[in-house]
Amino acid sequence: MIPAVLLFHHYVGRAIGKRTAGTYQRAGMKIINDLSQFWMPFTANRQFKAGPRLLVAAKGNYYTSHDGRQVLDGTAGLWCCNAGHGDPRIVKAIQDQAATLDYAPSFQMGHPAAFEVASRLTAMAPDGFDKVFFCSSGSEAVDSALKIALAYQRAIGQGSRTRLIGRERGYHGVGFGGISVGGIVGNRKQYGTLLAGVDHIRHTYDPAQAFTRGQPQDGAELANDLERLVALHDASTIAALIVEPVAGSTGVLIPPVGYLQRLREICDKYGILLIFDEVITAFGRVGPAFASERFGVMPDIMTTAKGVTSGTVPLGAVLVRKGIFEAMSEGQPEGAIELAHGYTYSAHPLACAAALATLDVYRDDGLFERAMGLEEHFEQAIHALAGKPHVADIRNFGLIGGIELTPRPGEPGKRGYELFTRCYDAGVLIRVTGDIVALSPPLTIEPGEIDRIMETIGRELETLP
Ligand code: PXG
Ligand code: PLP
Repeated sequence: MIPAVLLFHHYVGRAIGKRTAGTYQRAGMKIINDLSQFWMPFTANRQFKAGPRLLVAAKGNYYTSHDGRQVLDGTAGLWCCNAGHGDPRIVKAIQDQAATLDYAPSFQMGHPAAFEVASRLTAMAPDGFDKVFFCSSGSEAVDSALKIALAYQRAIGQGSRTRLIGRERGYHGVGFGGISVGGIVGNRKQYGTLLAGVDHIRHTYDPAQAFTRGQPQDGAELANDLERLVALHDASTIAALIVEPVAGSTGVLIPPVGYLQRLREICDKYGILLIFDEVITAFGRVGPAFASERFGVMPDIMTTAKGVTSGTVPLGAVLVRKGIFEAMSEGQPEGAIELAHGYTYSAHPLACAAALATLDVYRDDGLFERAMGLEEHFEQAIHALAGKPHVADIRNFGLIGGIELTPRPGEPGKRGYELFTRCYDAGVLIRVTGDIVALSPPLTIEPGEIDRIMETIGRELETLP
């Protein structure tokens, strides 16, 4: 029998050679696979299909590629597989749940695991967070959080506060709310005017602080930019500010010391809700369960997804501090729905089972402590790349790392993309956003594997044009 991996290779090779729809026999089933029908997300589809990279299995810190190679996962999938891959405890929980209760509605109905995940999450969160709203992704979590913020302001008699504030270079997923408050122009420009009444504070990148280890010491005053927007629009029009505690997707920007504290103070002063988008930063990525704990700054609302199930089944969760739900429920008649919002898959049983098992693994294996323990080694290893060709800046915090390359003149993104494909061919999965490498290994990574990721990048940079 030909191993599945080789078969896959065969399909892909044939398909690419023929470039037409082909029908292949596999395990007695006809499958059609010329790769063209799947409109791939955030992908240069034509480029990918001319030289595809398929992953066919994963275990621990390694993927298996369609051509049968082991590829070290330097990115935890897309910042989500914090417990590594294929943990048998998580796999079994999902299998058992599928066999017991495949689906249950969450509108006017419930199932036990949903309530259990909600209480586990509030117990892990900083004091004061007492409600959890479920969805299936970070994008949905962001749109849910923005709606909760607007509904809350209205409920407390501040209905003129309809303006949402984001930050330049912010990433908040791809819903209309998320791209409106988001600050990445490439994700916005194809879609017209977006939500009305949104504005953005300035980003925190300062090239003068290049090669800082951890948080930059200078720059807390950048938070005062929020007061500029208050002066421009008036506080009475502003409902909420949303920021990533550590900006990930834009290419890893670490908040200066005191910056998030200052944002909190200004929000308090003007009655603006503070939302931390913790889709990447939660669940041990920077040490504790939530980045807010690491920074000692409590937002009013936190969005999460990704690591809550270690990427195994889609789940998003919005955590809300005490008083927000109550404002929408108090004084309402019996039977009134507090928030007219929800998804078919809010608190899906498989996702909840995956979350419970994942949270157990984080606790039983001490993975958050493990991440903290690896931070220094990770910092040393990534900063050892300073001085390699094209390296303009290196940034790190927790198990998040960014390596900013100088773009090739007139060809932005080309150098980054080539480094990505070279590292993949050399057996290491990295992520690039433009010409910035973003690293976020599973919390199960070994020190020697961190070294291998950095050595591979360093070696490829030596010969990269
Ligand atoms: N908020 C933040 C802060 C995120 O990082 C989302 C919301 C949206 O989550 P969903 O689950 O809808 O994708 C994200 C997602 C990358 C990359 O390579 C980052 C994300 C997703 C995919 C790729 O930087 N972040
Ligand atoms: N579109 C239609 C026609 C629907 O009926 C529904 C849900 O019932 C949706 C979209 C929303 O789907 P979801 O709840 O999965 O977000």
